[in-house]
Amino acid sequence: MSNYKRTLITSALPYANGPVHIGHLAGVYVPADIYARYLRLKGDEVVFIGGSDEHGVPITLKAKNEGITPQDVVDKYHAMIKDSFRRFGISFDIYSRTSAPVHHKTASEFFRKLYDNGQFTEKISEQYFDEETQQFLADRYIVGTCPKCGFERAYGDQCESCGTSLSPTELINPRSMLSGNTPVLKETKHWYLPLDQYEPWLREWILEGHKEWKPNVYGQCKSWIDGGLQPRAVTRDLEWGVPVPVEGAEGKVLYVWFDAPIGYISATKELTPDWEKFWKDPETKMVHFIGKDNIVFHCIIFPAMLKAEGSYILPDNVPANEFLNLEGDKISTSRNWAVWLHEYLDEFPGKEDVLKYVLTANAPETKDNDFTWKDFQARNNNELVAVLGNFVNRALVLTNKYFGGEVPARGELSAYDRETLEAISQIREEVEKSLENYRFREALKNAMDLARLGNKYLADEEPWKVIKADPERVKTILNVCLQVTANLTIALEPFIPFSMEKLRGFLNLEKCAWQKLGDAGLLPAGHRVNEPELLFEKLEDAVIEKQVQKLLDTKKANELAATTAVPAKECVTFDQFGAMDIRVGTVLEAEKVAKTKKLLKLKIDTGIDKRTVVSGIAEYYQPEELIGRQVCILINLEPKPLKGIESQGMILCAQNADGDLVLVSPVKKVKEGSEVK
Ligand code: B3M
Ligand code: ZN
Repeated sequence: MSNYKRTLITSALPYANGPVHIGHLAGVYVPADIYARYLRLKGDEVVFIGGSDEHGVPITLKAKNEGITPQDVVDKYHAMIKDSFRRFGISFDIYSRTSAPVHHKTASEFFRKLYDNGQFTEKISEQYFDEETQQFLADRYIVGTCPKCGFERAYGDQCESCGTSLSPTELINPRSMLSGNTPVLKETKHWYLPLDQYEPWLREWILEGHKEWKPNVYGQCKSWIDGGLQPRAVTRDLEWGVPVPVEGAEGKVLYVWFDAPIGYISATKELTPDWEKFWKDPETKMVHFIGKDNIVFHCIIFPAMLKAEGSYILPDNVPANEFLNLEGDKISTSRNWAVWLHEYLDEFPGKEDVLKYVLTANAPETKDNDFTWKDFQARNNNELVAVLGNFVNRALVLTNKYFGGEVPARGELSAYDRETLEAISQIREEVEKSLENYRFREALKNAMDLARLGNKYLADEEPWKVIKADPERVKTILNVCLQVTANLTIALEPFIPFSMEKLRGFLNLEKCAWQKLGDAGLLPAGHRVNEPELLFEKLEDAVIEKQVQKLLDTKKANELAATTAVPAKECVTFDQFGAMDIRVGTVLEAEKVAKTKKLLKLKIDTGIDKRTVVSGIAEYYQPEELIGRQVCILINLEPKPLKGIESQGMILCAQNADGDLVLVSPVKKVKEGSEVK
C-alpha cells in the first residue's frame, strides 16, 4: 500500500481567540503527535505542521467584545496556545500563524493564480449593510429573531437556542451588532469557487477512491456530495484578513476558510526552502488531523482548491475525530465548560503524559466520548501506576537489589518465559497495524497489554520468594522482565514520550529505533541499569475533588447567569409602603433552633427594644458570624410562633436565583432604630 517516500502531517489551526482545551487535544493534536512521533521513530521523513488561525469573524468578534484590536487578540492567544503546546510536548516541526507575511503572500498568490486561470465565478448579490458604520455585515454581526423558535438573539448564520442554521435574510427584525440599527440590503460582488463543477471528480476521488477513510469521514463526504454541491463564496466584505488581490476589491478579504488551509502550505514554506517536495511530489503522503466539524473544509473545499490550482498533491487520509465531552456536557468556551490546557499544565506539573494517556485511551475516534475526572484518576491509578509503573519499578529495584544493577543472563527457559518473550516479538506488528490505520486507542491498548503481561509475569513468578532457594532462576525472571521493560520504552514512546525518556534513563538505554521493537535482547547481560524513581504517582481523591468542584462552581455560575428576574408585582400605594415599619437593628445573640436545619434564633437590638426573631438563614450563616452585625428588620409584622418560639418580626434578605439567602445590611453603620424607607 505504501509507496510513499515521506509524510506531511497537518493539524487543524486553532482560532487564536481563546486558549486550547482537552477537546482540541483529544480530537486533533494528541493523535497527530502520536503519529508524527511514531513515523520519526521509524526513521521516516516527516514534517508535522501546526499554527494559529488568526483571521475570520471569531477573532474580530472577540476583539470587539474586549474593546481591543484583532491584532491584540491574536498576539495574545497565539503566544498562549503556542506556549501550552510546547509545554505539553506536541512535537510540531513548526507552529506558525496566518498573520505571518509569508502566509499573506502565499494565500494571496494562490487566489490570484485561480483568478487568472478563470477558476472563479463572479456574482453580485444583496447583503446586509450598516449605513452608520458604512460596512457590510458578516453573518455573525447580525442578530435578530429566529424564524423557527422566536429566540431574539439569533445570529445571521445560526440560532444558538434551537440550533437551526440560518441565512441573515431569514432573521426577523435584523439588527447590526455594530450600531444596533436595522441594516439595509446592498449589492456587493464576490468570487465563488464553483464546487458544483467538481462534483463528478470528488465523487470519483473520495467515494470511489477512498473507501478506506473512517466511516464518519466518508459518510459526511457522501452526504455533502449526494446533497448537491453549490458554488461557494471565497471572499468577504471585511477588513481583517488577507486582502483580495484584485483591482476593485477594496474592503474585501479572502474568506477565512479559503486562507486558513493554505496556512499549512505557508508554514511548510516558513520551515524549509525545500517545501515543494512535501506539497507537490506524489510520493508524499499528506494526512490532515482535524475535528469532525472541519470535515467538509478538508475533504471537499480545500481539495477542490488544490485541484483547481493544479500543482499540489491531495490528502491521502483525513482521520477526523468525533467530539470529546466533559462530565456529560458539551465542551464550550463561552460557558467556560472545559479543562484548559494552560491551567492543567500549571495544576499538574510533570503530568503531561497522564493527560495524553487518558485522552488517547478514551479518544473519541468512532463516537463522541466523555472525559470525567474520575476516569482520569482511575486510569492514572489503575493503569499507569498499578500496572506500568509498578512493573518497571519492581523489575529495576530487584535487579539493583539482587545483582547490583547488572542485567543478569537468561538461563534455561520455562514455557511461561517463552510465552512472554514471544509476546515481545509480536508487539511491533500489532501496534504498527493500529497506528497505520489511525486507531490510536487500540494501538495504546496493545502497547499497554505488554506491560500488563510483564506485570502479571512478575507477580506470578514471585522472584522475591524464589531468590532464597534458586537465585539462578531469578536471573532468568529478571532478564525477561527487563527485556519487556526495554521494549516498552519503544512501544510507548509515541504516546507518553516524557515518561519513556525517564524510563530510558533508569535503564541506561539510548533511544531505540521503532524497528528494534520486538528484540528480546535489547539489554545484554552485564549491562548496568540505574536506581529507578517512581515513574507515575497516585492521584489522591482530594486532588480530583478539587477539579470536580471547579466544574460544579462553573455550572452554578452559568445557571445563575442564565436566570432572569421574576416578574414585577402589582403597584402599591405610598400609604401601603409606609405602613411597613422597617428598622436597622444589631444582632446581640444567635443560636441554632434545636431539631431544625434552617432556623436561627436571634436576639436583636432594634433601638426600641431587644426582641427575639426566628429566621430561616441557618444554612447560609453560622450563628457566631452574625453577632454584632447590623440587619434590616420589619418590626410591625404580626408575631408568629415558630417551633415554640415567638418570632417578633422579620429579617430582610435578598434571595439569589439559586435560592441562596443573603442578609440585607446598611453599607455603613447606622444607629439602631434608624428607619429604612
Ligand atoms: N480554525 C476552525 C476550528 O478551529 C479552524 C480550523 C482551521 S484548519 C485550516 O474549528
Ligand atoms: Zn431558533
